[in-house]
Amino acid sequence: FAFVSLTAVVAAAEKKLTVGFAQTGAESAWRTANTNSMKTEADKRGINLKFADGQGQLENQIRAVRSFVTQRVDVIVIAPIKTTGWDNVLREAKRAKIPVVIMDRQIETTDETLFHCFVGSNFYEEGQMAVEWLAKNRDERTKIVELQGTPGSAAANDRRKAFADGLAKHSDLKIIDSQSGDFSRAKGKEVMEAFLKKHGKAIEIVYAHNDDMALGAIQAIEEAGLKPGKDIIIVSVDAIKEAVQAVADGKISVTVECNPLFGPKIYDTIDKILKGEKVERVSYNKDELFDSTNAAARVSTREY
Ligand code: GYE
Repeated sequence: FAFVSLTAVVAAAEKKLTVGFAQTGAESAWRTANTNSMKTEADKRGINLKFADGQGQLENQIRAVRSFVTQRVDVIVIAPIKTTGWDNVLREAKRAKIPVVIMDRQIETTDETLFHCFVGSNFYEEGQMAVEWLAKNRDERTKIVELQGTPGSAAANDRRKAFADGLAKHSDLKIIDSQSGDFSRAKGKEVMEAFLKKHGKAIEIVYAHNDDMALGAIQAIEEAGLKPGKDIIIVSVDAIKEAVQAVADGKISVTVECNPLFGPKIYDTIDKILKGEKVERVSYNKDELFDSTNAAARVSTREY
């Protein structure tokens, strides 16, 4: 009997923290880095991470969260593909008393008590940094095409809105076309090919909501016999290593950083929540910007 109870005691002491993480998918290099950060940090801390890949479909993510509730995980982390559609499943989590951390992309909800807090980047600020850089550093060029991220995602919504708000102060700058490339390289290339076919040399500037689409656009521009960075200015977001290299090479003019490596911050936040400590309702990561003034010196130190 003594043996049995000792085993039970040891098992209880060793009960690992279980976190359910509903990731959007694997649409970009940013996303892969973010997933890696969440997984390696969980391993380091001995956390049992249940990882669900939404494969870009909101229904998959909602189903995953529902199953985390049924499995009674300790905490649920969601990187929401879209801003809306979350209320019902979040109510289920609340009823089961499972705290929810929204990460990376914000949501819109009618009931702010349905999640504990948000950790991620300020996408509106990123869009502002992009448009302000453009307004300051451009030459006489004014005609912009926009490659939008996933429709309905906070990242696309806010980067789009901030850029448009900024353009309103510079009436000569104009978006002549705008379409979603779904944050992926292949779709970014496809959309850019269509833009080039439709507008030809009228395109002077590309604003891509992420680097993968910018890198896809570069392929399309080069295949059309044009020089990215010279014939067409490219402005982008994320600052993945490959894009910072493209800035150093003169193909991308600027990429605004969006840091995906915040697994440690997520688990620190979870620790505090479980200890009953107060956490910030909205906590933004710090982001910077890479252009010709700093890209070459910094590219080797980029971690993603
Ligand atoms: O910019 C993009 C990714 O939500 C910040 O999603 C994220 C965005 C990121 O696929 O590359």
